[in-house]
Amino acid sequence: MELSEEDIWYFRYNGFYRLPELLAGDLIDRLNDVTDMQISGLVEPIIWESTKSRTPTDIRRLSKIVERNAAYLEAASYPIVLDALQGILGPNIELLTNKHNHLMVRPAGSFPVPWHSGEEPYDHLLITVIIYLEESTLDNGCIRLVPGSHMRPFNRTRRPKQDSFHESDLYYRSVPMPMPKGGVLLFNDSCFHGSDKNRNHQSRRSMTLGYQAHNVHNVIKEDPEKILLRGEKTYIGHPHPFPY
Ligand SMILES: O=C(O)CCC(=O)C(=O)O
Repeated sequence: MELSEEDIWYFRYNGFYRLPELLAGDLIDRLNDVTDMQISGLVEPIIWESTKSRTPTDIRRLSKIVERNAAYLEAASYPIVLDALQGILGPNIELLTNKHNHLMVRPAGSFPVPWHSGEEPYDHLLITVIIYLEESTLDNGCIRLVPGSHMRPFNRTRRPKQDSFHESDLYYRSVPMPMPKGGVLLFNDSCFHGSDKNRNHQSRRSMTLGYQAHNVHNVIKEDPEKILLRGEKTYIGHPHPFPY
């Protein structure tokens, strides 16, 4: 479903939006099956929870997921995801394969994701989409976002030093985002966010993806790290001579 003007206003000022619809259950099942195989096969590239042990229950994150299996690209291109993105990015939408493009496994006991904002809060709009393969709750360390932090008019380091997830002003300013299995969360990647320890006995899987409008002026338009998922590559910049 396309975003209404009110949805777009909500996203613009708060920096996040939860889709009211879910991805189809059979696609989520396939994604979980594929993910089971990636985990049991210890398929690299992997980010580990600890440096000590290398078993499937130590996998914190699977990187480069789009390259692993077509099901991940199918989820990234799912119509409800692109319809929502179109309301914010316009018709020409690219998936970035060198930003995010990972699956958080968050095994039982998984350590917090420290507070950070993915991008500096200036011009370019990079939208993070998280697709939940398992339910995300307060108990298993759901993501927390600081609403409106993408519009901060002051400088602040994107990755503040922190001794504890809870002892941060960002924690007190944040709101938790519990999400259902199959749910989709969009947020402005300049928003501060982090997620708590997984206190549950099971994993909490979600895919993290980054999208941009093809039209943003970042010059390299035929970049192999970008996959056009909807629309056209129409950007022309300021060519010389200018075609009147
Ligand atoms: O969902 C989480 O645990 C954190 C997500 C996140 O910040 C990321 O994937 O970059």
